[in-house]
Amino acid sequence: MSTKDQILLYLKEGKGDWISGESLSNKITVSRSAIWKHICKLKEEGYVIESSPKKGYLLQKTSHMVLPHEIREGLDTKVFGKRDIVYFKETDSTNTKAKDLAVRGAPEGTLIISEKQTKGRGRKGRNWFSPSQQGIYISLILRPTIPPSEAPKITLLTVVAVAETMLSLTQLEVSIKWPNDILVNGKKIAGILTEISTEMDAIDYIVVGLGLNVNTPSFPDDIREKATSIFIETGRHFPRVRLIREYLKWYEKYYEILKKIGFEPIIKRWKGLTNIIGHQIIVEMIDRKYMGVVQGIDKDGVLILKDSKGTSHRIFSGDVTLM
Ligand code: BT5
Repeated sequence: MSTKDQILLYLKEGKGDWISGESLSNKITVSRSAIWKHICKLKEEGYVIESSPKKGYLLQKTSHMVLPHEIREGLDTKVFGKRDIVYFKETDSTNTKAKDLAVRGAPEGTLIISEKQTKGRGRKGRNWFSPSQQGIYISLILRPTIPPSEAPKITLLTVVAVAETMLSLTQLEVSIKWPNDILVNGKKIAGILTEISTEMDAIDYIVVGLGLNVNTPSFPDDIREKATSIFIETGRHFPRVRLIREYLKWYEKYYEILKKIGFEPIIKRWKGLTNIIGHQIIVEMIDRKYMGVVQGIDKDGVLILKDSKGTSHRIFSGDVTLM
């Protein structure tokens, strides 16, 4: 454990009591000036630490940033969050960074996380609004042994894991809009970007990016009407670290189910969380557009739509508008 982490541990163990610089320096066997330097770094990381020449140091508030060691604290997963967590204060896009790492061999479970994205991406080159320290912007690297045609399963699994996370930690009523949106009160609170790289007939890696609006107080004009955040819906700020931990827990649970039992239990849960089945929708793809009634999703996570002529269509991905 680094000196800085040791200092933090002692401050946390102090539980609201002052710890003198001398006692810290004795416990960790570094000079008092070194302690001071690390305290400054911890403050930069968002910890609120009071210092007094007589009394020493007091941790008043833990950091509001999504720091890897905070995410790991009390995290009882086996893989997700236990492998490398690559942290940025700012980056272009966590999905882009994840793909770079995956190409260089990063293992399944590697997590990329940023406080802010300057080029946060949605599907089809669209933009994802990613203001600093307000939302969650994370990407997971997966290496599932499923054929590429079954990749839609991963998006569905992710959407279910996000919905479970929100249901267990917030009082909000969430619903799923196929394929990659989580809605609250009809507005988008989270989106998922799944990117896949294949080699021959196998998946080399999948990067699943999650953007979740947590403490975002407002949105730019172009999305104001259709976007929301946990803060807007509840009037309360929510600790992002807790949400990330919960998400990793649910992710691992459903990923294990997929590997050991199969996709069926996930579809079942998905069906309970969506309001799209039986609905008349328009689905727009790059080169086509269909209107019809949603019959459900098939065993691979593909949407089944019946048009007015009674013809069924299998839709892998698209933009859905509820009629
Ligand atoms: C998505 O695309 O919903 C996928 C979003 C994935 C974002 C994560 S953040 C971490 C990781 N790294 C990345 O670079 N991306 C992923 P799509 O279905 O195409 O929706 C994009 C549309 O949602 C935009 O065109 C806007 O209309 C709207 N939008 C943009 N930012 C939003 C936000 N913060 N909240 C709600 N809606 C937003």
